[in-house]
Amino acid sequence: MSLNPGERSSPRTELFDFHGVSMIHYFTDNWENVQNFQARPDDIVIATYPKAGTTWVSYILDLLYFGQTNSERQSTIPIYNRVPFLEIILPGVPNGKDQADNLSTSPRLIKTHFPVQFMPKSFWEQNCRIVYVARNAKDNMVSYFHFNRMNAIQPEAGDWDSFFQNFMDGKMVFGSWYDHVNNWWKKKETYSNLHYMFFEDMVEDTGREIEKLCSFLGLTPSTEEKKKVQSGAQFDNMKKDEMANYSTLPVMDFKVSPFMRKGKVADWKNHFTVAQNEAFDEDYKKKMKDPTLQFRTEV
Ligand code: PPS
Repeated sequence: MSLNPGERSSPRTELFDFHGVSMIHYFTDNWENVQNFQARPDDIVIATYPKAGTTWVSYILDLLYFGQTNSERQSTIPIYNRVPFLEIILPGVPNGKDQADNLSTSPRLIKTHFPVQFMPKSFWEQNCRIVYVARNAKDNMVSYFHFNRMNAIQPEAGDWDSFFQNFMDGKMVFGSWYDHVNNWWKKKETYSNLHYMFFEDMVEDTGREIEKLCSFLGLTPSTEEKKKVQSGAQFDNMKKDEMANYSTLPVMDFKVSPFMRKGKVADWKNHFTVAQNEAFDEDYKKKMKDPTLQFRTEV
């Protein structure tokens, strides 16, 4: 297929069932190689359901580790090359697994949207640090809807009503939001090198969340360094930064919707009808039984 949205000759991708999870082939075609990925003990994984704040946290970690020593890195290398997307394989560009293999940094920062059961076993064996970012389902759904509208490698978004239903049914790339956030949450019980954080907390107090990240990672930046990271990672700054805003990726059509769209909590209120909200809440109660996992839909 063409990677240029102006030449969309091929149809959009279709979802299929892959080991019980809805996927598209761009994230499964390299499965064997990805499963055999050799992690290093100091690798850091940023794991998320799509649209939960991956880029934001990737950007923060990249600044924390490399912002002081190598500012050219931030101004010349797109975030998707600084923090490769492990499972992606697209025609004509290096796949994520090879990119990760070839990273010269230490630590290596690696992005994945895999549900926990798809993680290559080497990450567990090497006891790698994993940062999981979760976002409330309503805003996550809205963000995902606009992403599918603008990204030529994703399935068609369809209209809002059908997307809404498909999200609740788990018919999304990388499967059910409900399974994803719950199963990663459960993993914390048996795997301690996992820092589970929330998009809403980041919006509420980015500085506090950076502190928590540093403590998890064993980093001790100066107050000045932390301030620099916090201001660099503000939405408006990232939105105008071509190395962070994905404007250099031709598969994304910013005329339809920008990647850095709103960056807010509670935008769902501009999309959900009253009836949809009621139906959603009813269904949510049935699926989200663990009282220890709580999301905020406003801050
Ligand atoms: S992806 O494609 O899965 O990697 O997308 P991801 O980066 O996980 O999520 C994109 C959403 O995160 C918002 N975002 C931010 N919000 C606030 N502050 C900062 N700095 C920031 N950076 C990214 C981005 O705008 C997307 O959310 P929506 O709601 O669509 O705006």
